[in-house]
Amino acid sequence: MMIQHKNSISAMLLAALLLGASAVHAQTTEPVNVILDTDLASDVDDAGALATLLALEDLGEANVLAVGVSVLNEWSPLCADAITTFYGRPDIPLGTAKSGRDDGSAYAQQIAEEFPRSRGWESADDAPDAIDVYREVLSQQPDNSVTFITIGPLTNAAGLLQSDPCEHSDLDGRDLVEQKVERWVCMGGSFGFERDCGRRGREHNTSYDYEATKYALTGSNKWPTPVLFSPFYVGRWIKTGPGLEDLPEDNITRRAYELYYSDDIQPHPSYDQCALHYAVRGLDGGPAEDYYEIKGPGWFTIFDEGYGHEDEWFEEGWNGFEYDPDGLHTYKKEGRENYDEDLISAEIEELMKHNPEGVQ
Ligand SMILES: [Ca+2]
Repeated sequence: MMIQHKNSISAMLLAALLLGASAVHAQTTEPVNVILDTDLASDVDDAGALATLLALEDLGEANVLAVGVSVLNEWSPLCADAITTFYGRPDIPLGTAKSGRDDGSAYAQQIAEEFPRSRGWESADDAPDAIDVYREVLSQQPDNSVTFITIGPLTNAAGLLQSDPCEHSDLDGRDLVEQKVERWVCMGGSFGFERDCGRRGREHNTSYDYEATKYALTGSNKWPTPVLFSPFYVGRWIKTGPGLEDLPEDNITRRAYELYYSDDIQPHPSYDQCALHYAVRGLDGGPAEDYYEIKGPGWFTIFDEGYGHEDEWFEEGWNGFEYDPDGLHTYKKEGRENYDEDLISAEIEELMKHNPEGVQ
């Protein structure tokens, strides 16, 4: 316990130093314009990531253009409404996927029912299609200015690429993305680090809606601007959550984590926060730039044949990576000199605990 306590204090000091460094960064660079696409349902790290993004916006480091839900859970859009309302941003355009699956949620319904909401929606059916929301928001942005971040399945990313011209833009989805989106940061993929799998791996977000993944990342009409992958095995060891118990009991992010655990909050993998944190603080010379090593360029690749073992066989969902100097895809991995799991965990958890003025 003594050692843990000491580590926690040094982590807090490191986080304070980093927050200071980030404040300097925020003063000298423009905020990152973000569209966040999230499966705010099955895992609770999406709730942590949304809180992190709203904190980064409050600190002047991000500008949240829109948030979309990428699964069909009937409570997730209402949960997103409650979270953005809690953090004082009831005006953020919100949308939701109109196709896909619902795998349930340990927290979305309770959060939607326990906390005030602003959009007047009685069910997910009342929420607009995320594709329409993204098209409208993108059409209003300067060219090459948007960072698109996905922390769930690629259903909406593929849907955006496939979208037709509309009242907001004469461009089809792919041309609109090419004109407006500077890059896509994708929490997903696995790039050959799994035992016995050679240079292939299988990850939830890029295998969940496999047709969407194939379309968005490998087809002839694939995403036309750079894609940076934040693989699951990076965020897996960046643990956050227990520090939320320092906050008031009616803090919405604390509540989401408590509902997920049904008891004391356990150190939880920060897959989604890790991708988002790097997208905002790690690109363009940000203070987190050196936390990771960037591999590539090349291309995300897929395997159509099944793979696995006697006890566990998956027909589809496998991906790899092919190096190519002309490729648009890169992925980050741990391992540079400045990579420190405790330090990154502390920095992210401080952001999850951050509240705008006037919020508990
Ligand atoms: Ca997620």
